Amino acid sequence: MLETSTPSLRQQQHPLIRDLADAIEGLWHRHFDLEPYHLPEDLGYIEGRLEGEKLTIENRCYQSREFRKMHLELAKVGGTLDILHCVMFPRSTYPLPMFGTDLVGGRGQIGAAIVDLSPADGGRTLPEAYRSELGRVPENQFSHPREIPAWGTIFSEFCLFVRPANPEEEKLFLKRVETYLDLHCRRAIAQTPVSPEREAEIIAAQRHYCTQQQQNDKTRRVLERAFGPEWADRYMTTVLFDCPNP
Ligand code: BLA
Repeated sequence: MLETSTPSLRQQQHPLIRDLADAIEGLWHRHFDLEPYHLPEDLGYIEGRLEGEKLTIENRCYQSREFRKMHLELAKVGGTLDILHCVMFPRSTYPLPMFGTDLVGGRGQIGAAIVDLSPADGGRTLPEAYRSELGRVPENQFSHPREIPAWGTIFSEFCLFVRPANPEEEKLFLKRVETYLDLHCRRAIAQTPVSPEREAEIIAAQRHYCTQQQQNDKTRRVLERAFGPEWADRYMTTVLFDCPNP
């Protein structure tokens, strides 16, 4: 049996984070036969202190036929920082992109909202089926687009990175994530596994994705200030962006 009760942290977070977390889990349950994925050494629920404020991390993690790990994380730093982090890692026999989304907000305002389906099958671009479907998604105008950092070379041309300026833009962002995720779930279900020769390519591409994400100093700094550099590094390399082994 899977744990399906709504955790308390969700109720305390920015409404966009709460709604996005519900939407992600809803789509996962609708599309897949989910099995639990066990995180290392009880890193499921964590509490630390960051400059006198409590840092709470709540993880939900599943797997399916198509995905080695489907990770949804909610984090809260006192009253100052609300975070949603989600990554879906395809199994090494599935030539699928990496779905990733991150919301970072504080004091009632989401400052960073990013979503992407990033190429991770050895090619530089997304599979044609994804490109044609994503190309038909209407491009909403967001008033505050943000610049992708230097390590973000892994993201596709469909990556959306903004600061949603008002509740309308928050809704548009939520809709966009749902569109990307629904498309991805449908494609994943229809995907047939590749031959073992192609697995090495897929593993290498996923490792590259993780290595780049591990260079996000903003994430690292939050974790380091609450738990110290060693813990932060272990968390980033084993929970957030663990590289698949050949
Ligand atoms: C930005 N991520 C950030 C920021 C913080 C975190 C504090 C800066 C916010 C801002 O610039 O406004 C913190 N994010 C966290 C923490 C966790 C987290 C502590 O997930 C987890 C415990 N990050 C991801 C994924 C993507 C991602 C999956 O985890 C993309 C698919 C992207 N986050 C991302 C990007 C930035 C960011 C691109 C902006 C970095 C920058 O501008 O330098």
